[in-house]
Amino acid sequence: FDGGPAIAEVIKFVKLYQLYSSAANELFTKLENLDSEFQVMHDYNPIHAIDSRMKTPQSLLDKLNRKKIKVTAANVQAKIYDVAGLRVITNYLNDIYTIRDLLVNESDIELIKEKDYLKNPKSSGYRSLHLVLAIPVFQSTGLKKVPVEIQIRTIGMDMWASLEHKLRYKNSDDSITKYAQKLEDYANQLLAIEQGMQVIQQNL
Ligand code: 0O2
Repeated sequence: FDGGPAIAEVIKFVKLYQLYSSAANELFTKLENLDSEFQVMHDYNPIHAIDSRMKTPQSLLDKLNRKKIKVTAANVQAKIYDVAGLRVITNYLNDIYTIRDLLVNESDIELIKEKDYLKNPKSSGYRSLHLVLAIPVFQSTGLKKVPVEIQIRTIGMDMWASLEHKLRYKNSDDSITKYAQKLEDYANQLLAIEQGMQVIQQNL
């Protein structure tokens, strides 16, 4: 049936989400394989947990509006890199770069973009390493390279980010602003604890 241009655009979005979801699955499997190899082959595993999510349509719309980008599937494909997102939670600070190097050195993965919020934390106190990787996906029409965003951070950084995200999401800008300094202080305290734990681990 002829649904017109609007339906045609919706179909493009559905196809895009299918492709990005396949890319997230590919990367998730790579990480799961690394995780199980570390468990069997090494006496230490840097990976604490792995999580995967597809950006919700609402969050995608908000981002397009924030960046003043017209809502089309073509624009999403060209300009939005976090439709498919993975998060790796590591045990220690150094593990973040171990995981980064393992992924970036994989021959079929290409690094598109890197933002190091460990070296340059956000003013909120947020710390995390963000990578955008091009992941090859096999489709009936051939191989496609699809961007997937991966956030790599420690248990402490993840604890802070999930709670702070919920606090900010559930409360108005004004009411959360008065706690901004406290939240940044807590992020710094968690970092100090994780640096201390890392020293103990290295000395054992
Ligand atoms: P979601 O999908 O609900 O997690 P870019 O993607 O690079 O074009 P953007 O969006 O400004 O531009 O990228 P940025 O700030 O590097 O990364 C955005 C994501 O990082 C956010 O996703 C959060 O997951 C996380 N993040 C960034 N800053 C903070 C912060 O201060 N606190 C917390 N808790 N998380 C942060 P979204 O946008 O929430 O979408």
